Amino acid sequence: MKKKKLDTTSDQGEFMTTNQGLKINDDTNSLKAGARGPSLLEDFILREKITHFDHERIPERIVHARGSGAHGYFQVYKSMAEYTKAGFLQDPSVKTPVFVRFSTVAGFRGSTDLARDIRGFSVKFYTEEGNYDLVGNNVPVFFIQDAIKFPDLIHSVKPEPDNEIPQAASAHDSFWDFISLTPESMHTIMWAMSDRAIPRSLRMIEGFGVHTFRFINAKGKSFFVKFHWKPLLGVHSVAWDEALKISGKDPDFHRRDLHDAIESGAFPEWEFGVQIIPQEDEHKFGFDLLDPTKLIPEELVPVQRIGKMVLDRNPDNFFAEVEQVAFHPGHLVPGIDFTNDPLLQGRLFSYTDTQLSRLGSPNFHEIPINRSVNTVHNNQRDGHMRQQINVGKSSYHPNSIADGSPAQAKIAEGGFSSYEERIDAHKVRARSKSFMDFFSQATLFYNSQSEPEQNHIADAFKFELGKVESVEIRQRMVNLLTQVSIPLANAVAESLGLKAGKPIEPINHILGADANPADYKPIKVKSEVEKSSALSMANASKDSIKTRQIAFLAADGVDASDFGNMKKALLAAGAVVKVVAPKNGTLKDSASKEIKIDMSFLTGTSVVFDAIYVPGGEKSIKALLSEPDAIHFINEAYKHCKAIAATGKGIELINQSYVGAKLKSGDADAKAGLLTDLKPEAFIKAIAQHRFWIREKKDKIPA
Ligand code: HDD
Repeated sequence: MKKKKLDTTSDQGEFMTTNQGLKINDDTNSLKAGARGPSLLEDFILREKITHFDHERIPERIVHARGSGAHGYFQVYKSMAEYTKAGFLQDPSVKTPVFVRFSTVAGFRGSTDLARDIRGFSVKFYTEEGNYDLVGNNVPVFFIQDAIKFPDLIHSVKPEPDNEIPQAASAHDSFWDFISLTPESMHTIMWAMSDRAIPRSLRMIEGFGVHTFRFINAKGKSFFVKFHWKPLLGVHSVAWDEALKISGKDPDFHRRDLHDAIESGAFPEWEFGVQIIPQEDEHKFGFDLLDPTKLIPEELVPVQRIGKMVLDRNPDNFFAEVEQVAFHPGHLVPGIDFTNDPLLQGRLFSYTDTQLSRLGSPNFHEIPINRSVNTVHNNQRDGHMRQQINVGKSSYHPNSIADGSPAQAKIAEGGFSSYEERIDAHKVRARSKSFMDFFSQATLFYNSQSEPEQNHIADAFKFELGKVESVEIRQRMVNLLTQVSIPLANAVAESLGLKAGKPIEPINHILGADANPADYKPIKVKSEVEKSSALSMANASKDSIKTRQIAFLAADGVDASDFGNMKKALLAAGAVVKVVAPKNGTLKDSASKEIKIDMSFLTGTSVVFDAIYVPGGEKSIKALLSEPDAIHFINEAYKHCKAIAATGKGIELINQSYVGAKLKSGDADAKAGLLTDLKPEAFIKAIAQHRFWIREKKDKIPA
């Protein structure tokens, strides 16, 4: 592979200079008329420094402003030549460099990572045939069916324009006003209200291209294709209460987690999946392949895992790389093409346009992170901040003075040609009637969830609509929910002090002024599958504790063998162990060995951990028992359904918390994931389960 290593500058051991290379003698004092006099306009060093500073910020992204990125590579498992001629999908020995940016949608650049939101999942493949961008999300469907509604959707979810409240949250009137009048959003809303919207880690999210795209092989034959990213660590989420607390305790939780994992050598990995649909099957399904509010259940078209992406390098400079990277669904390579999905079609305009205002110049492709690995040759010239120095007299085609260079490439030479789709239609401003099924896949999604997941969805609606002030909007939403699931609608209505009623006539709000609603009756399609196991995170792989964060609660006198044995076993299984103690510094175990403390109860918190262990040791437990924060740590970890283990005297700490009653209760569900006097293997198995949601069914714990 041509390695995508960007040129970097190190200031180590160098003299300080101005931007013109002049060595600076005094960077601490401005030039003045006398030591106590006014500063002089002549001070070009002061002016240059302040001017640059004044212009340091660029507009943040209209959406997806908050993000984190990493470098890596992609490798295909076997040649996909049967379906596509895309060069990077041919040869398993080729590693294609990638840069990935994950993001939340609604929040500003400095907003919390744990907002309830869709996550962006953008991949730039630096292929030998040019950059290919797959600009997707962590849910497979979208809120709207036509790009013309995108500004409305985003205006509704962003902070309200009069007072700019709330930040990075959909729980407010304008969002639910729009949604309650936009029934096509219901499928994606179910995903957004599910735990998918509060991931445990960016390394544990799925990715989807959302739209149906095309593969085209060397013979010109086309196939429809849906793209997937499947994380090898499984898909996992946190609890909503936990998300709220993480947002305060560590708003950079996801960014830190991604960065630290890569720094520690635990490289995040995803398998690249495709659902391939032969051209002839375009109309085989109960939904339209061009409708971005629909997914193709994996039971109907299995996902073939065709390659792997590994993220193995953190950016050197956040602004230069993560902030300046410019994605665009229209950055294609031969062998991949669009479909007529009207959401995708509108995106093809929006992304270049936004880069122009955000990065300020049509030369944004010359910023190192955006440069293709093959050299660029065309007749585009000049513009703000042009970097390339084109030689010669010709900047036009056709020409003779440069022998016709740069030349057009034949298809056989790698020249791109669009798929020759036959179109025979009237020019109309309309929605396809095949898009009029708004609820069947929302129901499919809901029905495919485990019981705890369904409860979380109901809780999310209760929270979000509870924050809505307009009773009318709340009522309209509850009524709309009856189309997805009556029990869900009733549960949400009950919490809001309402009764679910008849939904609005959904059609009226999505038609032009002159359209006849009678022509656009909603269709209710019977889903080809009743449940789809891939839609539930309960079925995620649970066989590894790699990179899981385990808190050891300890103080002076902690039992040396409990501590040492458990730590050794967890580290061997790939977990990360952190010692949380009443104060910072070091502690001495029962064998007088010094142990580094990672966090005190002041800076540490249960919500940033996956599991808790309390080793024995009389003195240590005595100290922890007099520490209310230690008791709270246990209660909170229990509330968030995490594995908790204690050995020897450590059990006393559990007994003194609310969890003690659960331990003694003999109720298997309440005790799930609580382990006392155990072998490390049992704890490892419990941590791998991620969460014991079953505990939520029992009486709640105050924490
Ligand atoms: Fe978009 C950014 C994903 C619909 C207009 N979008 C953006 C990013 C992601 C997506 C992941 C962040 C890229 C980055 O990390 O820099 N967007 C999607 C998906 C969509 C979608 C999966 C539907 C399936 N987007 C969509 C529509 C429009 C836009 C319909 C406009 C008509 N999106 C933009 C944008 C952004 C953007 C305004 C803001 C920053 C940027 O492009 O570079 O152009």
